[in-house]
Amino acid sequence: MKFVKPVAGILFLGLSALPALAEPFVRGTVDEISTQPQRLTITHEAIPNLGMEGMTMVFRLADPAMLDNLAVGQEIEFEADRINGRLTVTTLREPS
Ligand SMILES: [Cu+2]
Repeated sequence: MKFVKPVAGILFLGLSALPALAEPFVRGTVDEISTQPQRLTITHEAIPNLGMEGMTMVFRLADPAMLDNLAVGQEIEFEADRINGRLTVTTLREPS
């Protein structure tokens, strides 16, 4: 029985990684940049993995460095997820 726990743990990690890989990039526009605390107000298109329609809202940031080289009015593409119950930008890139 001792080996059951590690195997179950690995299985759980494998499954929990799947939704993260499936997150779609979402287009948005930067409306406001806050550095204290670090937040981003984004007008975004629908975010299917969060069940959201397009709207303007405030996000937390997974990495403070995401604010570097970012300007109000800029078009962005990003991934967002709920981290510890808070809506967070997990990946940020320039539109392709
Ligand atoms: Cu939203």
